[in-house]
Amino acid sequence: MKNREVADILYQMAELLELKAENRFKIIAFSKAARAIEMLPEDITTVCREKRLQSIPGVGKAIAMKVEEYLKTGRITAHQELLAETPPGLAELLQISGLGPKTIFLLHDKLNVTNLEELETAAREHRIRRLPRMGPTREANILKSIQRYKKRSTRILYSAAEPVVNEILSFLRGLDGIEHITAAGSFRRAKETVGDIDILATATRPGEIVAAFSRMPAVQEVLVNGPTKASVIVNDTIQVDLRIVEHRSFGTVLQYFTGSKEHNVKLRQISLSRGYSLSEYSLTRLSDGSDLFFDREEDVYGALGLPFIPPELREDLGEIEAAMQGRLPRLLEQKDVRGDLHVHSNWSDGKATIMEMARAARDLGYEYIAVCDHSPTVGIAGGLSPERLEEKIGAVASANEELDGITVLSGAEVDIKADGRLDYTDDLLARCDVVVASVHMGLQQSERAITGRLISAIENENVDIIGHPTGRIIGQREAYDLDMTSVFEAAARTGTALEINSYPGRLDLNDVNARAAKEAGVRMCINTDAHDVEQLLTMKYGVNVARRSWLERKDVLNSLPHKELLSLLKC
Ligand code: DGT
Ligand code: CA
Ligand code: CA
Ligand code: ZN
Repeated sequence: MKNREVADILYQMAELLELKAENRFKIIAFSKAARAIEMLPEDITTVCREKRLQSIPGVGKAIAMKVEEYLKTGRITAHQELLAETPPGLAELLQISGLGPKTIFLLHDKLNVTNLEELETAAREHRIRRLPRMGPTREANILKSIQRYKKRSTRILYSAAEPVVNEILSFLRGLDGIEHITAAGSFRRAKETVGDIDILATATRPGEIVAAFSRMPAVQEVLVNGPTKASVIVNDTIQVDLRIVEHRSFGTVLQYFTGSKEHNVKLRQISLSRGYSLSEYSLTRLSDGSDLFFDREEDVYGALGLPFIPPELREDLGEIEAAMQGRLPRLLEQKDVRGDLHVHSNWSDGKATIMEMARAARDLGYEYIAVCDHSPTVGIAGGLSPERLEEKIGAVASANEELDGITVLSGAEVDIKADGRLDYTDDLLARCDVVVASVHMGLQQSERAITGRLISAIENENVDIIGHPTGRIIGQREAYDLDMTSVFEAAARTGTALEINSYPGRLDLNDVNARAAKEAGVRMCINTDAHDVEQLLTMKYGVNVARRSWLERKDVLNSLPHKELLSLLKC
């Protein structure tokens, strides 16, 4: 459906018009039409084909013609003209908090500001304070917002948001009058990165809670401060939104603010088709306008005839259809994980001994752990020579004699060299219980070359798992070029598992790829790649990815009991 695209381009036209201080009514007309199309429960293309565009509330003749033009040609002439008339740096200023189109127009009109740099100079030279309705305080605030905008890393890692969420939730739980409280938004959906943190609560005296929230010691800046809602900045760049809502609406509000937007749009369409209009406050029966309130989220889904949909699935990627047909997956849970098949010890670049890693794993309730140190080519990581690996296999055997309640598997993380060969001989690899093969060097090779390297490793009769299969590092390094379909086909054919590396900056494979892998019949393995005892705890981030990938217990190698695992490992 093109509804979203059409709405977005109309929203953008409204903003561009506003930057030009165009006629108010025209601006409102565009944003109203955009909103109506965003909410439209049917496909805009169909509506257009059947010449019913003007029956959409807020869509008149002029906008209908533009929508039709977009659907036919993929562009709107008037939009292109607006873009051409707007200095390219001006639209960016809309992203600076506290700067609306009106102010930007004023700055452009009076000070000839056309981009971020010119805005900053104008503020530093105190030219902004002299403008009508501005003054020194606004000028200083604009400077602060510019600094923050420049520093902002657009999205933060889930693992960086997590301690902030925990700290704020425990702070708020300690206040008098708090009832329900929970994180919503992308954090609740466990996305690998989070734009801002959304927190919802119910409370007897909302004003006091919001005020206490805005005054938390960690707060560096207050962006919005209302009677039931506040937005603040902590840790320099992290925005946290708190909303206090009515108790009777908590279920619908939580559903709404958990998102995703796409999931919500689809759910509203389903509601309409069942005779309801769903909003963040209530479910309204269309026949008589009566409101149904839900303080529990599962009851919202229930009223629509749906089972509870786990937040991790709410991306409009088939979960609503699956829910309607009763075929939602029974998602993997952290407690299903029975071991970690890729950790390092101080035999290579890890910090802890084999015994320390094993005991820590046992404390986590694991049945097994595979200590997979690096191979010689990865010299900087203290890769083990063949002789040292043989010694280590002996050390693992003695560790097992000493240990109760957990089995240490001897393993290797063998480098897949630039020419596709492995860094140990097959004979030596055959003596390891678990072999993880990964690419560490030659990441710039062509798609054909890297795909070939991975496939030859996958086809090796000793390789059990491909480690961090795409090499991406979130926000730092793109995945190398890889023909995923061929990799999945080879992994499925040979029974080689692909890793979900839990290291918070890797999460590789990601949710999209891991789901495609599962659908191609590949088994996944969630590993921490821990280099010390604490890092064993990062398993939960990999479990998040697995859940977002629709994985069930049976899809995950290291949720199998020890015996079944051994029967699946190549040897
Ligand atoms: P983020 O913060 O970019 O990682 O992503 P979210 O999903 O947390 O998005 P955010 O913080 O903008 O809004 C939280 C939720 O509120 C979002 O997932 C769905 C809901 N929401 C926000 N704006 C809209 C909207 O315009 N339409 C709909 N249907 N839902 C919205
Ligand atoms: Ca958010
Ligand atoms: Ca938000
Ligand atoms: Zn490793």
